[in-house]
Amino acid sequence: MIENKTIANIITPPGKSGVGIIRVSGEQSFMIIDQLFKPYDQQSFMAKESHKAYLGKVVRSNGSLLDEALVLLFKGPNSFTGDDTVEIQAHGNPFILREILKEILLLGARQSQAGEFSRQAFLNGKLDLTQCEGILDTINASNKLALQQSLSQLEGSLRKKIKNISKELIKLSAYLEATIDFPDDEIDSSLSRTEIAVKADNIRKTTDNLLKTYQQGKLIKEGITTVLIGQPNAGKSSLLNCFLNEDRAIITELPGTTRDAIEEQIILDELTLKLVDTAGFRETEDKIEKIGIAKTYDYIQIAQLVIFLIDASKGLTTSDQKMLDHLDRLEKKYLLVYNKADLLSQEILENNVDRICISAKHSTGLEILMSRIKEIFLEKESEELYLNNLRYYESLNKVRTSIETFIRELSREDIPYDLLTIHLKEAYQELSFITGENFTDELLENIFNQFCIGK
Ligand SMILES: Nc1nc2c(ncn2[C@@H]2O[C@H](COP(=O)(O)OP(=O)(O)O)[C@@H](O)[C@H]2O)c(=O)[nH]1
Ligand SMILES: [Mg+2]
Repeated sequence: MIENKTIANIITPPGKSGVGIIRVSGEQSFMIIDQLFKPYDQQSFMAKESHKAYLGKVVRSNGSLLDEALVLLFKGPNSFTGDDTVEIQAHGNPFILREILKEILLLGARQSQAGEFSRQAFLNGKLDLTQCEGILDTINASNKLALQQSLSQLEGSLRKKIKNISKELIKLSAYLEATIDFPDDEIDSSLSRTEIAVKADNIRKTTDNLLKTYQQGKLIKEGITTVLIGQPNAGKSSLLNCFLNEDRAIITELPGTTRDAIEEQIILDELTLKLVDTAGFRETEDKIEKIGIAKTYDYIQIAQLVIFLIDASKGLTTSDQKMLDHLDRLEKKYLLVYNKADLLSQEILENNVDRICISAKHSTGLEILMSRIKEIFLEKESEELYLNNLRYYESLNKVRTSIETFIRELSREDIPYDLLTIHLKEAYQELSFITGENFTDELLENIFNQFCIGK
């Protein structure tokens, strides 16, 4: 469907900035740049050295000046895409960048689609699919752990892991085939059914261990939906503002100020919270507040963590107790947090050291709250690798099912080896979709459509 192989686009975000970058990649990129760009050293682009930067003028086809720019040159295959590539660093003015792009398109390039540079890198064998997805995650990473994970995936950690499982599957198939081909030979490579089952079970365990990292991987990557609840005036909106360090939600001494839910992202170094301030809960006749309270219950349903604020000067009420029962019934993870600690006497505070006591108004006690959140969600021994993508999870689940079927049928002496190898092939095939050794156009569309236009 895509004929013109030379693609180009503005790869920096829209808006004014110091520098804006245009990337051109493909067979004709040097030829195009030779016509558009007049380097001060006056040397033709074709003769220039790769991986160097050249300063010069960008000119229109009629010779008029467009900008002064720095051009970086990458000769294929030693470029991001694997094809000849040029990057023009012009002034970060959207008008200039669009004008330069227009000229490039007139000279024969085609405007790239979302993720097309990365897709080209994949098709040229520079990166496998898990590494491409690692790039996407790196661009989107919002906390330390997410970044660590995405960079390790970009370096190929998941690819290696998947490749190792594939290798084990091939070895296993080879044992079976050796036995099929030389059934009467006493060759060393032929193993008993039990011995094969042990090997298959090891592969199943490796797959299972990877699958187990998915929940945590998703939390690290996507953040923890954290819902603030409590009676009106407990200080929920104050706490949200305190976390954000700005006056995001309206705070008043009037109960029922917050009616709609407010969502904000908070980064706690290694974790991201998707914090939702709600109307809280109480009996009310106010029509709008009622809707807000109904929403609180909806948010509790989807919460991965509930921060339940209590006004410490009032203590736990019967309606708070009912809410606690509700959370227990739902088996929600929650933290009971006593706010307005500034109103309590030193003596009361000292008698309640096991409680999380904070003052949202005076920003005290927040560190304790944050460390309690980390205790809940950060694993003591972190894995080297977490699955963080539904695509991997679903594929590996299929792999596990195939291996389990294999093991089950292996125990039946009446099923011949050549019928059993089918399950190993299925598993192998599924793994090759993860890395992209095997792919469909639809799979590539789904993956690269999530990328931004410049990547
Ligand atoms: N003394 C004291 N007052 C607070 C504290 N946190 C919130 N408040 C006050 O409690 C009232 C209600 O706060 P708000 O954040 O709107 O509560 P919400 O209804 O739970 O969202 C406001 O007057 C706040 O200034 C605190 O830590 N100490
Ligand atoms: Mg509020």
